[in-house]
Amino acid sequence: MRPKALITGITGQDGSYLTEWLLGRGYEVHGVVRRTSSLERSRLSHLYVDAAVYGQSLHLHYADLDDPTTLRRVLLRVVPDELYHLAGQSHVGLSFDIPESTCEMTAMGTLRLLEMVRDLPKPVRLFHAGSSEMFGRPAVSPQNEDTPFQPVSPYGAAKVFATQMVRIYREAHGLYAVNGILYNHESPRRGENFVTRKICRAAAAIHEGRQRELSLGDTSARRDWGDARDYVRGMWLSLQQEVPRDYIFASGVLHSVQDVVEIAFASVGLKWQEHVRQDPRFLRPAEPTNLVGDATRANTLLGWKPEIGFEQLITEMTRAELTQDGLAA
Ligand code: F7E
Repeated sequence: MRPKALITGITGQDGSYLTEWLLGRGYEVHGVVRRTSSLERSRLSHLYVDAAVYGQSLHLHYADLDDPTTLRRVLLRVVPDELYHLAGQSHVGLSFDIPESTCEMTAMGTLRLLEMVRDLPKPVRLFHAGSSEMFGRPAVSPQNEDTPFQPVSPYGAAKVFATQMVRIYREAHGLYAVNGILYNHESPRRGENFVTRKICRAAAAIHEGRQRELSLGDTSARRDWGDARDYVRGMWLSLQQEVPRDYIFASGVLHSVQDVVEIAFASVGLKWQEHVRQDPRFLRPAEPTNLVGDATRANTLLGWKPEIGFEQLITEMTRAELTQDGLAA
């Protein structure tokens, strides 16, 4: 019997790459999609239209984190071996504008899922996507799995709640449950309102004469950026271990938004100074600092290390925009 995985957030960047990774390993993959998700243009459309895949090894189910009855029904029908919980409102800036729905989805949604998992007749291995944003303004750099959380955004606080609940359910109820503490990870499939994709898209559009300028918030902000394809491999590896633990997934290197701008614009032969301007609308009420991860545990126990470097990633993301089809890469 081939292993079965269920993914919440399957239509997102990570969900789509994880689906491909699991299908490549012979899994039967099931995904939870929201009623509003448009499958036509989703990151899964290349699989959705493939009759040899969709309905055979890939199955999608309508449900939502705020619809526990339906979600429970899906869990009971699918009976997965592994459950990857990736869904949630993931834009940090937006979480200042819509804190209640962010917490409802990310914090309470995870708790609801844990309650369902606890009641399942057959145990399932659960992966929860935590975030470096939970560290906020940490006292130590780089951060590891023992660094205390000090979130500075509603999104970060919601992720702290969810992550701690996963730990509580693991310890109190004996669930096989893992938190991946994921630092920023990007790809040509990244959502368009995250800064790397926004910059790469704009550089390509300006190069092709479709856009004139790019407005950004704080370009001095620094992040630990990796490649989403490396991170989904880490998610899978973390569920293949005998003992469930939390893992940091990070590149260990800090870059600024300005670095992204310079690489992206240079890769299409443009002078960024002629096109980039600051717009206070994109500044956030609070910014985390020094978010850089120490992935020693993942490296030692899982043999995980990132394979795709920052410059290669930003260059690839910019080139993918020139083809007018970010999903092709
Ligand atoms: O911002 C600055 C912005 O929105 C990165 C999510 O996946 O990673 C992601 O959250 C930085 C911030 O990602 C613009 O202020 C400047 O300092 O790409 P971002 P994020 O907020 O770090 C973590 C780990 C997650 O868990 C999240 O789900 O770039 N920045 N100018 C800008 N950011 C945006 N979006 N747009 C700008 O114009």
